[in-house]
Parts: sequence; structure tokens; C-alpha cells
Amino acid sequence: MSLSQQEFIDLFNDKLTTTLGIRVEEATNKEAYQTVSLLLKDIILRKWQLTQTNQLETDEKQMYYFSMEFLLGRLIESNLLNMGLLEVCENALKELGFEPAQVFTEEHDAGLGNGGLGRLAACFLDSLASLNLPGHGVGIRYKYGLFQQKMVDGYQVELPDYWLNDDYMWETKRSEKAVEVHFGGHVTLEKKDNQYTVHHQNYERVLAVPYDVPIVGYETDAVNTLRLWSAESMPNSFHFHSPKGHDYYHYLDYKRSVEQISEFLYPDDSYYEGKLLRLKQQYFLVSAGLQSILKRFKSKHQSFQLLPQKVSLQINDTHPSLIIPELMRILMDEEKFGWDDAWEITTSTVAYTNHTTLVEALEKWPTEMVKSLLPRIYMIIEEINERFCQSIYFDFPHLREKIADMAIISYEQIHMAHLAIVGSYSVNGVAKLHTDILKNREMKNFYTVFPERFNNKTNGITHRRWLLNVNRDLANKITGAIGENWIQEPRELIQLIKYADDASFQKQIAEVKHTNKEKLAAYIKEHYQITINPNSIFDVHIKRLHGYKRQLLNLFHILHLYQLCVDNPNYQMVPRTFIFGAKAAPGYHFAKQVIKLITATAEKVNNNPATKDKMKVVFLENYKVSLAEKIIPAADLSEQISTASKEASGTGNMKLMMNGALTIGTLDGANIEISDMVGPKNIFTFGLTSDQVFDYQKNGQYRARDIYNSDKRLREVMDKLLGTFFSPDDVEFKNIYYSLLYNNDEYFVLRDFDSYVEAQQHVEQTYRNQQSWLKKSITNMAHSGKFSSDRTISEYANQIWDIHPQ
Ligand code: 26V
Repeated sequence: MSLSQQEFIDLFNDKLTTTLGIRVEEATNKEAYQTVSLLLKDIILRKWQLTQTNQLETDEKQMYYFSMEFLLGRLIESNLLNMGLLEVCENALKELGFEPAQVFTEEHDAGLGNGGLGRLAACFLDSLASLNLPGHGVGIRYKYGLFQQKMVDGYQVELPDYWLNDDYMWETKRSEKAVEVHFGGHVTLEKKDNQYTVHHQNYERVLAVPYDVPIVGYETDAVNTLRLWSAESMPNSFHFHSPKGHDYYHYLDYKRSVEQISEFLYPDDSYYEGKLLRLKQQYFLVSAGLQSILKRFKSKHQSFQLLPQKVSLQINDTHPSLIIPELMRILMDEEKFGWDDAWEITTSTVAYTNHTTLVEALEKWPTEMVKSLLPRIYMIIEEINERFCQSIYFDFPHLREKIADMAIISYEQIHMAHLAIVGSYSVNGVAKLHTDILKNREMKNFYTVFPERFNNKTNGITHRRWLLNVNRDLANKITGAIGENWIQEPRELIQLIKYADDASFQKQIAEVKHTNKEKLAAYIKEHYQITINPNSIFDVHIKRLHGYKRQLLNLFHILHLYQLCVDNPNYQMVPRTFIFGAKAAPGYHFAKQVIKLITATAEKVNNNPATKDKMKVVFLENYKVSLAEKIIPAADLSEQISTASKEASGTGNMKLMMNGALTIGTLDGANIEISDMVGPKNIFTFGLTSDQVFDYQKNGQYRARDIYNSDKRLREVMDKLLGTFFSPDDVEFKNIYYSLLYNNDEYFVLRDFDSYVEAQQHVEQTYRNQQSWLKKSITNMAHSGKFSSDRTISEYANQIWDIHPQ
């Protein structure tokens, strides 16, 4: 798409007049934002309509990505960028008297996700569209996204994220495409002529209304769809009889309970709780999404036998795994297929991605809950379980004693991961190590039964948003050196290797990084009144707060450095700025205490004369996509220090690497593949390997206290948690202390401390030699092409979905 600056200005003025009825001199930044997005949407809608007509006509196979989360962040810039209009828009806005960055920040982040899993879904949508592939998102239009984090006295407080307060410019409500979803009631089976008819009665009716968001690819014609479902009550399904008005109150109760379904995003990741409302959300997503897909399919095809050739349904973790029994239900109860044919179709259509092996995050629904909320679905799950257990018994006699472990239903719980594996044709992990752990440990027995199903798809990120858009100065330098091929073919970044040693290129890279650091420093000064030194190492730890991600290990290193400075006023160190961003799940007590410990440490470090010129600690409030976009271009060091085996992949590691940060990391998740790409000299690895962690867990020989006793540095750091160092009373952090010493340090923080400190010393030595640092930084950027989600999506498209560019 190309528009001249004047044409853009004309469109802008025209929109301003016809929608807001004001002159440009009167327009606020918000009004300018609305106007730009409206005029852009006009252009996108034309393409969108063409794509939909085209997709229906050609009848190419479509993929639908079912996810409870899509963490989109802002779309304005990426839409402009992908449409080829970013530069002209920025120039036009300047000409009209606006500051483009301020206009764009008027868009509220769409925070419909917790972290990695949700952001991955958003990156995948960008890559699907940019590779011209027919793949769409299916999700929930939560009225409230992930909570906003407000810091009060160093504690996290959660506030609702009412992101729809102003209109969401990118969505289009499609009332005429609404469908019904049914909950509760009871089911009877009637047998006639060897055929069952299912009667479902007294169920609650919920209207699912889709809101479509267009997904624009980079310099491509096709526009895909993200369909977000919203729950509404059905006044017409309600009969008002009673003259006393009781029905009216019943109706209000019903309306309230229905609207709750799409009210808010559950803020826990990695901790499963069997909440009825969450189960409702999951079935709502699956049932509404599937109905609209099957309607479209039926408009083109006579028989559902063709479904697997025309449709792939990818489920993002087990959250949408009810799609398996729901598809069975529709095929059998409504389309009159027998079990075997329905099962063949279902298990050739659904594919499952696993994102975690943390036991506490695996979904297990109580049977009673499913039985009463979804009676027919429960019957089908029972039957799937029955047949699966039978098949193990007869076909895999050596696994007989494992049947109880493998069953879908056991001890009054439904194991959703088991259901997902049994009901799909593909089961993938998200990094090599993670897939190996699935195959050889966590899902070992299933791997024996279905070896052909298991496969790896290492995660990726969209380099368009995370490099081209957020770090345009760096992108320009890259293009200046190797041309612009890398934008379409991110693997071409490897050409940068030729410049890793090139003094003039190193200088350019250093300048860009410095400018980015100055910008972040200015932001921190403005919002936190903390002065940070742009010449210090920007050491960045940004991700959800969780025990296994070990923000605590980082803190212990900080407190250790603090002690060194206090003990020796002449202690020489390269100045460092430790930057944290993290939200804790509201009910995750330990994680919230760690946040408080970070802010308490910041108070100490930033104000002590012995440290304040050498170190600064900054906790940035309300970490979210648009904040990540500010931090990542300015990072020198990327903290990826999870307990080995616990982080399935990580994707922040990829974003930071692509922006030239070096990684300090354990051999976990995709860190291993980053290390394989760049080589051991260009990454700072440390700590236990996953096998060592498994060994400890097996042999029970880990003794945190022994390490505490034998390491004076650790004692000095940890004893601060108990004494009056942080607060006059000594209760604040004693839980953390106890979790390490009395609960034996589940995440091996003490065990990895020594090796982490050593790796950090290596970081410092390397940083002192800027030439060597820059060489490593360029080497990292050069090898980051593998971690573009374009690569990931091509693999899914070719190896799982069998979909093709349109
Ligand atoms: C789990 C749960 C449990 C029930 C309550 C709500 C809820 C919400 C989200 C989750 C997802 C946990 C899994 C997850 O986010 N995994 C992350 O996936 C990333 C993308 O594959 C990966 O890079 C991270 O390593 C992995 O932790």
C-alpha cells in the first residue's frame, strides 16, 4: 500500500470531519489516534473482505488457533508497519502538529493474556498473516484483561484493567454470526432402531457474540481474522409470566451470571485451580468457536468426512481441550455419525501444544463439576476414557500396570493433558529439551503408545514487532550493513557475522544501544525519579514472577554485590542497573513477597552512599507488552535463569537476543538452542543441568542447609532476610528464608548461587572489553533469525497443519 504524505493528511482531515466533526487544531492526541486507526481500518476492511471471499472460493484448508489468551499489546504501529504506512503516517502526524509516539500510546494494550503462552499466540497471528497462510485466532473478548499492577509502598496491588473503556478501534461486532452455547440441564438417551437420540433439556442458554479483529500481514494482501467471543444473555429465551415480577429478578440473576463468562481473564499462570467459571469460559470458547467453523465448512461441503482435509484445530495448551468431546458431540448427536467415524474425524483434525510440565499447572477438572455443567460432554469423555483404557489393556499388555497413571479419568478427576493427547493427531512441545522431557519423562507412556504424534516446534517471536518496529535505529543499521532481505527472510541476519569484528559496525551498534539506554533512563527518571547511568550495564529480568524463574537468585547476587561494596568502599565494579518487571498472580503469596523484596532491596541499594553510584535497582510497575517494547532495545544483559527443566521454552530470551543483549542463563528451554546457535563463547551459561535436577529430585540428596552453612556469602545475604536489615521487625521476609532452608529450596537457588556469581563475574570481565562485548552482541543478533516465529509457523504449517500460502 502506498500513500503520499498529502494523501494521508487528506484522509486524516476527512475522517476527523466525518467522525468527530472537529478541526485538526482542536484534536487531542486521543482523537488523532482514533482518526488514524479509523482511516487505517477502512483500508484494512477492503482487503479483509477480499480475503474472506477469496478463502471461501478457493476452499483452501484453514487453521484455527484456539487459545484462552491472545496478548496483543497495541496494534496501531504494527498495523501501520505491516501495511507499509508507518513512515508516511508519522510524517503526516508531525506535519499536522502531533508527536506520533504520543498519538500511538493512546491505544490501550490489549492485555488478554498472562505471559508467554498468550504472547506466543499473538506472534503466531502476525507470522501467519505475514506468510500469507490461512490461519486464524479464536479467543475470548474478556471485558477485563490481565490486572493492572500498582505499586503501593513496594507491594503489588491489583486493579482491574478496563481496556474497553474507550472503543476498541480494531474490532467489529458481528451480531448476525452469534451462536448459542448450552450449560447444565440433563441428558437422556433414547434408543431407536439401533440409533441413539440424545435429549438435552433444561439447559441454560448463552448467546456467544463474535467480535472480529483483522490481522494484517507484512506486505501481504491477505487479512486473517482473530475472532473473540463475548457472552450475552438471551432475553427472548426467558418467559415473563409472574405478575409479582419474580421472573424479572430471575432474569437479572441469569443475565449477571451469563455476562460473567467473558468478564475477566484468570490471572494465574502456572497454577491450576478448578474454578467453575474458568471451566465455563473454556467450554464457551470451544463451543462457540467450533460452531462458527463448522457452519462455514457446511456451507461448502456435504460431508464431514472431508473435515480433516479442510480444517486444522490447534489447541494452545489443554485450556481448549474440550474441543475434542465437543466435536464428537456434534458429529454424533447432530450429524449422526457413529463413534468410530466421529473419532477418526476428530483425531485427524485436532492438534495439541503443551506449554508446561509443572505439575501444579496441569489441568485436572473434578468429574462432578464437569458432569453437572456439561452433562453430555462428560458422557463422551467417559466413553473416550473407557475405550482408551481398553485399548491399552489389549494392545499394550506391558503397560497394563500403567493404566491408572494414563487414564483420562481417575480419582474423580479428568486429566486434560491425557484427553488432549489421546484426542489429537499431533502433540508438540515448544523447545527441544521440553519435547524430550515430554517424550522421555512426563508423557513417556503416551509416547510409547503414540510415538508418531510427538514432535517439537521450538517457539519464536515476530521479528517485525520485536526488532523492526521497537528498535528501528538498530534495524536501520542492520539494513545498512546487509540490505533489507532479512525483513522477509530473518535467517539472513546471519550475514551480520561478517561484521561482528568490524570496528565501524561495532561503533554503530554501540551508539544505537547507548541511545536506547538513554531513552529508557529518561523514562525511568520521569516516572520513578531515579537517576540511572546509561554507561552502566543494563541487566534486565522481565517476566512473570514465579519461584522457578528465580528472580530470587538475581536478588541474592545483587545483595552480595551490595555487601562487597559496603565492606570495601573501594570495591571496583562496572556500574550496573538491575531492571525488573514482573506481575505476580494475586493469590501467589511467595511471589508477592519476592516483589516486595525487590523493592526493599532497591531502597537499600539506591540510597546507600557505598553503592548508589555503582548499582541501581529499578522495579518497573505494570509490566506489559508496551513496557517490554521500551525495555528490550535498551538491555545489555538478559536474565534467563530458571531452574533447569522448568521453563518450557521462554520467548523473552529470544526478543532480548535479537536486540543485541547477551544472555546469562541456565541450560533450560530455548536457552539451549540459543547456546547451540551462538556457541558457548557468546552466552553465559551456568548452573545445574536438567538431568542433575532430575537426579536430585529422585535421590533426595539435596541439602540446602549444607550449602548455606558452607558459603559465607550466602549466609551474609540470607541472614539479611531475618534481621533488621530491611525492616524494624523481622517478619517481612522470613517466609522466603524458611522456604529456602526449611522447605529445602525447591528451585535450587542456593545450589546455583556460586555458579551464577561466577558467571556474573565473567559478564563483568567481558563488558570491560567493549570490543569483545560488541562482537558477541552482533553474533547474537546474527543468529537470532532462527527464533523468528516465521520459522516456527512454517514448521507448524508444513508438518502439522498442511496449510499453504493463499
Ligand atoms: C496455565 C494456567 C493454569 C490454570 C489457570 C490459568 C492458566 C493460565 C495459563 C497457563 C499457562 C501456563 C503455561 C505457560 O504459559 N507456558 C509458557 O509458554 C510459553 C510459550 O510456549 C513458554 O515460552 C514458557 O516457557 C512457558 O512457561
